[in-house]
Amino acid sequence: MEKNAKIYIAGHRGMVGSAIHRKLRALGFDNLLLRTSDKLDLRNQQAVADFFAAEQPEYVFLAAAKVGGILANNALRADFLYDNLAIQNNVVHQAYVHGVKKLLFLGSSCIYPKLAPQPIKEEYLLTGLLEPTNEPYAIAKIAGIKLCEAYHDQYGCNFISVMPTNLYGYHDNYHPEHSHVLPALLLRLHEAKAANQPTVTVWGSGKPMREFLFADDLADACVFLMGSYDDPQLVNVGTGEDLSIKELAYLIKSIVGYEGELVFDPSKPDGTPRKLMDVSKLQALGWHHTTSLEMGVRLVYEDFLASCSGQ
Ligand code: GFB
Repeated sequence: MEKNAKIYIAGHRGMVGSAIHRKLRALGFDNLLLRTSDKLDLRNQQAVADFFAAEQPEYVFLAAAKVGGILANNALRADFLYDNLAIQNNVVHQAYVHGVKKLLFLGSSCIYPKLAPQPIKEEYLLTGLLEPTNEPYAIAKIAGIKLCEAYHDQYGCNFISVMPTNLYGYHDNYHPEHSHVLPALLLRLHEAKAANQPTVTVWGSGKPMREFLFADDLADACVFLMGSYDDPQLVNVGTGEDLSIKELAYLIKSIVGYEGELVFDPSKPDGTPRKLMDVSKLQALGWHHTTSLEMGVRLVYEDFLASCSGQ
């Protein structure tokens, strides 16, 4: 991408989009096209068509999506399917209509079969049944991957798909029910420490294994792939390392400095037992993550404390 290229970041206020925004600004890209959802509803076909016709972006990072943790995915099944299909259909199609030079579509590790062999290679897509709690979201993201592939095959569009593992970072969602595990536990343990609560509840058995990537590392990988990867076959992005939810809970407990006990609640779903990405394809291309989980959680907690105290 040329430094003055017109680059549209769809979803620039979200955790991933804001990290891509920071990364591009830091690299000196200054012709960035941004729209908040109240100015441009990406589910609205005509609004997206009018926006592309007026602005003619050259590159698109498609980081806009309806996302959430295991309960949100399960409870808001229609919204997760409809909103994500609508957003990606509109943006990908208009990128084709208006001759966008390159588009990067962001998916998720939940596109892979629930019981995929570990670590998960890109070619395991569509080889088995999905995790039921997030099937609607996964189906939408699989459709997005196939849409990018199809526009490449039929029209020669340079549309690529990137599959990040579980993410955390700045501007995460701290909703008590709908957030992902890492921000949920950070908030719960922080509040329990402040209130001197003797116990904190962690959902599920604590046994599921998860891999976590700092969103700023993902943004770095996205900019790297935008500059160097032109194949419609998807690419996993992760660290290649995972830990149990129990280990994660104890790590956050120590960073927050909470001294009470953790109690596991088996009435809440565990979800997929393990989803560790095989990142050998990305590493062979020359990219590696730089932020360890402990460092990333410390950075996020510092940011959380700063925003709590209004700094
Ligand atoms: O982060 P999470 O909601 O995402 O849950 P998934 C991960 C694991 O942490 C599950 C457990 O086993 C949860 O039961 N967990 C423990 C908690 N305490 C909590 C808590 O307080 N909140 C939450 N949310 N979980 C999502 C998918 O699955 O991952 C999405 O539903 C997407 O589609 C996303 O792919 C990355 O990894 O289970």
